[in-house]
Amino acid sequence: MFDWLWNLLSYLGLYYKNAKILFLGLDNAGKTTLMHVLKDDRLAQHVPTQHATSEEVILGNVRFRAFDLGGHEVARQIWRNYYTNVDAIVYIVDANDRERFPESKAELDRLLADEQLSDVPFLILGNKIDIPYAASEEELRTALGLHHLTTGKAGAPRGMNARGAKDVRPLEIFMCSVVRRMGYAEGFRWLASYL
Ligand SMILES: Nc1nc2c(ncn2[C@@H]2O[C@H](COP(=O)(O)OP(=O)(O)OP(=O)(O)O)[C@@H](O)[C@H]2O)c(=O)[nH]1
Ligand SMILES: [Mg+2]
Repeated sequence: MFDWLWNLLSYLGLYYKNAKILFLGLDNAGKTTLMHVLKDDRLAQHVPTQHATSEEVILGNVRFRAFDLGGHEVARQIWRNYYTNVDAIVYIVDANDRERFPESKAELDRLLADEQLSDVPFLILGNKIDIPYAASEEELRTALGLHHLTTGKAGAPRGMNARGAKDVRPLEIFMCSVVRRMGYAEGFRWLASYL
């Protein structure tokens, strides 16, 4: 009697890849805003995140559990508690907050140097490009010191995953505006090719 249900579930089980993804970045970067736009297509004002939350989000053929961790200094100390079995990092930067680029770079460098994350793909989102004079992709790439680390926007060749990619960690910058719903979809499509 429940054959159809079984078929549906197994179809879904086969169809979706599951991934654990962390949304990281300084406070005020836009992590929670992005999470809610992805989750239920709702834009809202959020108070600074005090406690980590997680949501299941389906994008394309990836079902991912996204963890939104607070970005203020104290919250950053617990980021590492979430590194186990992580499949990807989405690192969000406020592209309009040039004063904090050095601080954002320092946190990103710490993540990139962490053993536990050594072959985890990184999607860097330069957010808030709806604001006039926000940094360009090139400016952000320079500010974050990523010229020699980005691996190209084409995504993984078919059949190749992050570990198969010649030991080079997939890392790329995509500029976006979460409030205008621009730019991040391309980034997630790129990321999904490595999951
Ligand atoms: N102009 C503009 N503002 C944005 C954009 N995305 C987020 N914001 C604003 O940036 C502020 C911070 O957004 P949050 O999503 O709360 O930031 P967060 O990264 O979760 O911050 P913490 O929880 O403190 O770590 C809010 O006022 C958002 O409305 C964007 O694309 N453009
Ligand atoms: Mg938040």
